[in-house]
This record gives sequence, C-alpha cells and structure tokens, in this order.
Amino acid sequence: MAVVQPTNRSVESYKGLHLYHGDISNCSMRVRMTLIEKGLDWTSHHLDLRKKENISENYFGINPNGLVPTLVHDGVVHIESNDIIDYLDRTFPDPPLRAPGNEGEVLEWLRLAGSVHVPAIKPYVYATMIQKKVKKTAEEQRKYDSLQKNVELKDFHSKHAGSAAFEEKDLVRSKEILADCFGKLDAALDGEDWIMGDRFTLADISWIPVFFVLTGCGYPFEGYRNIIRWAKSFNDRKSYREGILQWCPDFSKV
Ligand SMILES: N[C@@H](CCC(=O)N[C@@H](CS)C(=O)NCC(=O)O)C(=O)O
Repeated sequence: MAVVQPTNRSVESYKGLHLYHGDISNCSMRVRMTLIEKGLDWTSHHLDLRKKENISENYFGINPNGLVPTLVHDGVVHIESNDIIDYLDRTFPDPPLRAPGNEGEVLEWLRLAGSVHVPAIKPYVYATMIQKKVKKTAEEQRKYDSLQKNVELKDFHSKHAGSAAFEEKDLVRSKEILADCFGKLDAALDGEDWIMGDRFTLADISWIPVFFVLTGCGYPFEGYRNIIRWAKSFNDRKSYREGILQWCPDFSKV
C-alpha cells in the first residue's frame, strides 16, 4: 500500500474521501471508476495537466512525484492508482471487485498495468498525442526540475523538454511491451465476459482506461477481437460513462 507522509500538511485535516485527479489521466480514470462502482461519495480536486496545475509546491507536498491521482482518506495520503483501487476495495468491500479464490491473479493484472506505465503507456501517449499539448515553457521546466526528485520521471520528462522529442527506440520498445500486454489480455478474455471470467473486477478497471486512452491515440486494436468485444460490454457501464466519458468524452480530442 503506497501511503505517504505529506509535507503539505493541510490535507491531514480532510475528512472522508478526497481525490486529486486529472480529466485526461488514465490513472485517475481507474480510481474514479472504482469510487463509482462502490457508490462512494468523494470530493473532487481536479488538476488540469494541460495547464500544469500538478507542477506546484503545494501539490508536490501532497504527492512527492507530482502525479495524479492522489487519494486522501480521512487525512491519510495514498498514491499509485493501482494501490489506491486495491485499498478502496479492501476498505469498502461492498460490492466486491475481486475474484473469490483468485485474488492473486487480479492483483497481478494491477501490477502489470502499473509496471508498464512508464516504459510503455506514457511514451506511447506522449509521443503520439500529448507531448505537444503539455510542452513546458523554460520557466515551467525549471520549476519541474527543481520539484521533481524521482529520477525515472525526470528522465522521462527530459525526453520531450524544449526541442527534445522521443526517440524512435523509445516508441519501438513501448509498442513491443504493449503488444505483449494486449496479447495476454486478449487471451484472458477469450470466451469470457470480463478478464476474470463472469465477474467484473479491479482487473477490468485497471485496463479499461488504458484501452480508452490508447484508442484515442490511434493504437491498432483491430486484431484483438476479444478486447473489442470486451470494450462493447463496458460501454454502457455507469462507472465507464461517469468515471471516464463524463470527464473526457474523446481522448483523441484532448
Ligand atoms: N504510477 C502512477 C502513475 C501516475 C501518472 O503517471 N499520472 C499521470 C497521468 S496518468 C500524470 O500525473 N502525469 C503528469 C506528469 O507526468 O507530470 C499511478 O499509477 O498513479
């Protein structure tokens, strides 16, 4: 569980569930979906990533990586979206979003989504769509460099700073990792409604936002017939409509 001690202590007095999140952020989408699946009340603290609202001393004092989402629950700060949805399901178990007897496999899907975020999902999204929209001015870059202590994230952001652009090898690597993930996902969905069979779980919630965002970036899903069928079945789900579409109707237009 990723609990952090905030240096911005103002959040310690928060009561209930407070979510710092971004409309276009796939990691925020999975937390919004989980809150909606559970029918929980939550207070929204929206940060516009296009306006770099996450790059502030105040926010780095809450989330030391300056990333969204951050959940504050009764003053305790939780980061890492896949840990947050697991925490929410354990803390508010009704309705359950795990698979009885197969919890390990659900958590493995969450771990996979988390582990490919920086090497695969982020480079694909930035290189194909986002990098132009979130380009930092020299001043913003200086501020980011002074606030960001995480070396992996500093390195990632330096790849599209100033006139820099992602190298072809970053994108090739990202496509290899994604092809491997979607091969696994398509196989898991073969003959099944959901990733874990007939039960909608955190595994679906972890991967639906990835599918949504990459579709907006033009990722070629045509060959994955089980993924395409799965996407049709979550299309009418309340948590998908209110947790994703209501905030970001079409990722290709962000
Ligand atoms: N591992 C983190 C990743 C969070 C993350 O990268 N969030 C993105 C949006 S999906 C973000 O805040 N981007 C802004 C930035 O990189 O400055 C999680 O799962 O919560």
